[in-house]
Amino acid sequence: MNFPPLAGWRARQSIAAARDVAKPSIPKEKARAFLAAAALLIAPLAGQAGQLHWQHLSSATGDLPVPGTSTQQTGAVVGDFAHDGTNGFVLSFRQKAPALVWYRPAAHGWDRFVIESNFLSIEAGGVVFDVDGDGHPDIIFGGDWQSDEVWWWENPYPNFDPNVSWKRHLIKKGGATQHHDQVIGDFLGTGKPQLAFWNQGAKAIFLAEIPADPRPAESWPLTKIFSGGAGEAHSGEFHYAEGMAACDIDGDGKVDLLAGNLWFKHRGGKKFDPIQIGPIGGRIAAGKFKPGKYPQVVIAPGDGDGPLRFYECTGNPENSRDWVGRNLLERDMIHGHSLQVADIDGDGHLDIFAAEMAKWSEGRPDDDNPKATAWILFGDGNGNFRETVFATGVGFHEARVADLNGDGLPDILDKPYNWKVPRVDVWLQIPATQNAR
Ligand SMILES: [Ca+2]
Ligand SMILES: [Ca+2]
Ligand SMILES: [Ca+2]
Ligand SMILES: [Ca+2]
Repeated sequence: MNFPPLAGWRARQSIAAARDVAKPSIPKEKARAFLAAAALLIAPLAGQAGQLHWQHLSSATGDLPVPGTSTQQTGAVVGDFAHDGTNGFVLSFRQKAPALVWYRPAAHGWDRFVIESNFLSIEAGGVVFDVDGDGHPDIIFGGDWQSDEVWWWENPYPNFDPNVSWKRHLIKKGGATQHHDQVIGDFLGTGKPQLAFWNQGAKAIFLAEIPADPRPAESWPLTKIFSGGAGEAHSGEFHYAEGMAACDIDGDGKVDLLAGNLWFKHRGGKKFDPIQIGPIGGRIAAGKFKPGKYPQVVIAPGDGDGPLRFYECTGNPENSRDWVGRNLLERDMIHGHSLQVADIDGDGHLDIFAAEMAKWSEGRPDDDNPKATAWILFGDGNGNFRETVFATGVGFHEARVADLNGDGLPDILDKPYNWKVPRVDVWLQIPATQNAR
């Protein structure tokens, strides 16, 4: 195996080169076996200098099954649905059936299973959670502007059939349409997590409590906990608030809801106070990027243009003025619809993956943003970042950072929205060698 030597490579070059060099050197059918063997034989370099190497796999080159026939790929979520210790992933669609497909890990790569064979207009977002408490993760997604429904799909473990849909259950039906983003957390502090979801048609956030027996339930009890603006873009064709995350923002030991440009302080009962973190909302994530009592918050512009912002609390997290932000990139992101926080290089410090869409318009044949860029910002554990370019000219939408081949190293999943669709891409992180040859 001829991996590029580590020494002397700048991250920017090594990532680009790894995409070109590593791929032809590893036949795809041997890639997984090789990577598993490499993980055993070669001690990882523990992310030294963050110079990572990637093996790029794509349905465009036959490495993965083609997702389907829909040319509007909306969501991507990751989970160990088969309970075998290796994550698979589920992609959602609108415009054409099937509405959900599952990429199940297999010896040769992935097998494609249909989870929802029907047509549904599924919106971006989605969350993986064991709704019925049987030990196997289930899937939640909401409908887009054409739908007033939110659903969950029951994991049929161990009875998987590539052509048999999972049982679909209703969480919400009626009211306003569009449900772009959900998150699970025990925001009420009851000991049993709830589902929070945006309902853009109502300009509102709802909290849905999971019924004691969710399988026969035909809806979940809903409480509107917020309505109003949340830093949505005021120009362009997208005018809705979006983005959700869960993190204990004020360090009181209770998980808090984040959405748009806000975090929500639980005041007891079902009452929450929104607290503004910054002016612009979008994709939102939080984590401990530096020592201290409070986590920091990262916001990308989502379905709009704007800066990638890093916010830290300089005083009281319930005081908007105490949240101080700075731009992480030298330019605005253009439809920065992918934002992930994870320790990508394994050095113990959180990193940021942020990426742009290359295309979103349906009415033009060429790309809206042909120089779409994906970045990895490597954190140093003190709130500073080293910026690297992961890819350019690739359309990212709802990308996820997760270990997708079971070797413990985070990988990257991308399902473009309508760029070169139908298509799905995976970048597997190649273990670094201490003795680069
Ligand atoms: Ca389950
Ligand atoms: Ca809290
Ligand atoms: Ca790191
Ligand atoms: Ca991996």
